[in-house]
Formats: sequence, C-alpha cells, structure tokens
Amino acid sequence: MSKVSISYPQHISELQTRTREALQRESIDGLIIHSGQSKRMFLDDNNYPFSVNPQFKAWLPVVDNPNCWLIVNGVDKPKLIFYRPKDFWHKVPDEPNDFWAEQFDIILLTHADAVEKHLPFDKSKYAYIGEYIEVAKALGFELVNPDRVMHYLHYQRAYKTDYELDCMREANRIAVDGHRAAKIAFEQGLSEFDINLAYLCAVRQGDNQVPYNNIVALNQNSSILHYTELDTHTPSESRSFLIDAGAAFHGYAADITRTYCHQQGVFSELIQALHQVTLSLVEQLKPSVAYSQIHIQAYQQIAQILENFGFINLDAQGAVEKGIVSTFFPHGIGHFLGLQVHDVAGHVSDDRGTPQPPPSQHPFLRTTRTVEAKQVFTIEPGLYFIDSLLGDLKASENSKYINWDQVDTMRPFGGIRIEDNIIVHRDKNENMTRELGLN
Ligand SMILES: [Mn+2]
Repeated sequence: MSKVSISYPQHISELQTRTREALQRESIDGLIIHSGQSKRMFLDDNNYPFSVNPQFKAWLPVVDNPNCWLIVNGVDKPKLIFYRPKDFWHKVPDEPNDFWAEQFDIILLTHADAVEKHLPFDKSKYAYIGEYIEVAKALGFELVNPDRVMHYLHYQRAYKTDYELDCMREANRIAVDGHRAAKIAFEQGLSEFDINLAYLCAVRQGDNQVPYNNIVALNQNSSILHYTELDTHTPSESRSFLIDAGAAFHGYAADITRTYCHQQGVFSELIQALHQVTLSLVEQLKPSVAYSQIHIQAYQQIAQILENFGFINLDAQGAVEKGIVSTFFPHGIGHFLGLQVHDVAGHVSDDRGTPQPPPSQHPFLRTTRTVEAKQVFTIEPGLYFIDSLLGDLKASENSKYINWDQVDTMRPFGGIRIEDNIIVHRDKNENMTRELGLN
C-alpha cells in the first residue's frame, strides 16, 4: 500500500468534521460540490484545458473529469456521482477502483444532463459549491457558494492533513527531479524552450498538468517576475538562469525556484547570499510568528546584501527606511501552498473571513496570518535588477544613495529568487525541498 493510501481515510474523516461544522453554522443539510465543466473556445470546437474546482479535488485525487458531483453532509458516507460517458472520441475514465474509491458511494453518470435525478429533490437546504452558477440556478439551487461556508472551508484548508502533507512531499520530489534536469540543460547552453522541455520530460507532466506556467528565464529575462515566454533561440551567451517551476501530485502543488550562473563572480556570490536569506528565514518560520514578520525580516536581510555588495552608499537600515529595498525586492516573501499554488485564505484573521489585508508598505504580501503547525508555506526572497523599477529609482531623490556603476554591471544577469517549500510542525520545520537534496 502506498503512503497516501494509508493517510487518506483520516483525511476524509477530517473533511467530514469540517463539513459538519460548516453546515451547523449555516443550518443547512449538505454541500453539493461540482467538479466543473469543459469550456469551449469561442467559435471553435476545441475546449480549454480543464481545471477542476479546488473544493472538489480537496476530497479526492480526480483532477481531470468534468461533470462529476459530490454530495456531502459530514455524517453519511460521501456520495460521488462520477461521469463516465459513452464516448468513442475521447478517453473515458476507468470505473473508480483506486485507493480513494472505497471512501465513497459511487454512482456512474453516463449523461451529464441526467445528474438531476441523483441530487436531493428539495434543494433549499443544500448549497452548490462550484463555478457554474447558471447550472446551479437551473437545477434549482438557491444557495450558491455561500460566503460563510466558503470562508470556513478556505480558512481550514490552511491546516493540512497528513495525507495532504504526503502528497506535497511527493509533488516536491517530482519537481526536484525536474529542477535537476533543468540545471543540466542550462549548463549545456540550451534555450529556454529546450530547458523547459527537459524539465517537463523529467517530471513526466505536460504544460497543462504542472500547477502553474513554468518560469524559465535566461539572462535579463530573469528580471521579469512572471516571465512565461519560452525563447526558442539559444542565446549567444547564457550568463544566468532562473527557474520557477512546480509539479502536481494528486492535485497538490510544489512551487520551487532556483537561480544559477556559469561564472564565479559577484552574481554567483549574490546567489549564495540569497540562499542564506532563504535558509535563515525558514529558521524563523514557527508557530505563533506573524508571517508578515518574516517578510519584514527579508527586507532587512536584503538591505544588508545591498550594503555588503556596495549597491548602495548608505547602511542597510537607511535603505529600509527610505524604501529603497522594494526596487530590488518588489514582491512578497511567500504564500500558502496546497491545492492551489497560491493557496487560499492568506488575508483573513479567522474562519468567518474577517479581512486582514497586507500592510500598506507591503501590498504584495500574500498571507498575513499567524504561522501555525500543519501549515505549508513557500519562502522565496529575491533580488532583481529590473530596468523599469531602477528607472523610477534613478528619477527619485533616492538616486543619490545608489552606486549606479555597480548596479549597472548586474543588469545583464537579470535577477535571483530562491524558493523552498516548508511544512511547519509544532516542534520543527520540514524544508521539503532541501531534504530532497536540492541546494
Ligand atoms: Mn511561489
């Protein structure tokens, strides 16, 4: 038996408990969770890649089957309406017989439209959870993604079950294989396009199966935070390489970033310095710490690097006070990780959805929650030489604090980000990425 099959029954029992609690609060009888539908492209007969409702894949590792439904009330055995059409054009999913199947009473559905007869007749006490509001209305649901239910379920998703942690370790293991292959492809001088192919080949996942668009950036392109082009040309000189790429396992994501360069020098020393920032911040991630404090720590450590490497002519504290750091580190220090790569409920203070927005000086911080055991985060400090932001800095009165000659020598290298995936336990952190030997 695989590890996840052992931890799975307890996962279902935890979801049952959460469902019971959500239903009691709202005085409703059950949730009807829709996996989704295929979406046709405009004036075309092709579909967009299917993306399953995260609230559906929270229950079972079925991520590729539209027109499925779950009926749950937290007490009875969950009911799964599993779509299995007669179709000679497409691959029809096998009848469920995997480790998860015994946790459900399963009904096979041959016609998507025929689902109605399997749903409760009186829907006034059931909430539809899914994307297709018009479908829900046509079926007679009045409660559609009720706010308070969603807030509760989202908030609880921050606490991972052992099954989920097993899945995330496996997603990390797969992604690390890809990162190793990509590093070799960079060392061989391949193009971004070919490096990405090497990555995908190693993880055995296609572009639409990995949890987000890979960022595979050579040279200056690594200063573009969400660079998702894949240049097919081999650059005449490949100096630096940033790869932000994940992998999926049973619907759970890994999200790992590494940066490499060919030659010893200032840039390679900067990469090493950023590794130290990541490791030091991971050390500080522990229960009862405010995640925003980790971000503020990152600011200070990056300011120290700016001082140590002579990019600025004032001290680190001064760079923080004058807001100079955000030119070089313009994003948040990380986020929740789970069923979604940027997992939900980072900006609330409780399970009723009370907003807890990021501080105004740090608008891109994706979670402001207090760190607790069983949560999974990324830690991803960066340091970039971004022409547009450097231009703004040069035009500001802070320009005089910058050693522009030193900064300019780094522009051809783009930028650096080092991102690890961390499970917080009560008594220790588990850096899934490093424990797999990816340094
Ligand atoms: Mn990330």
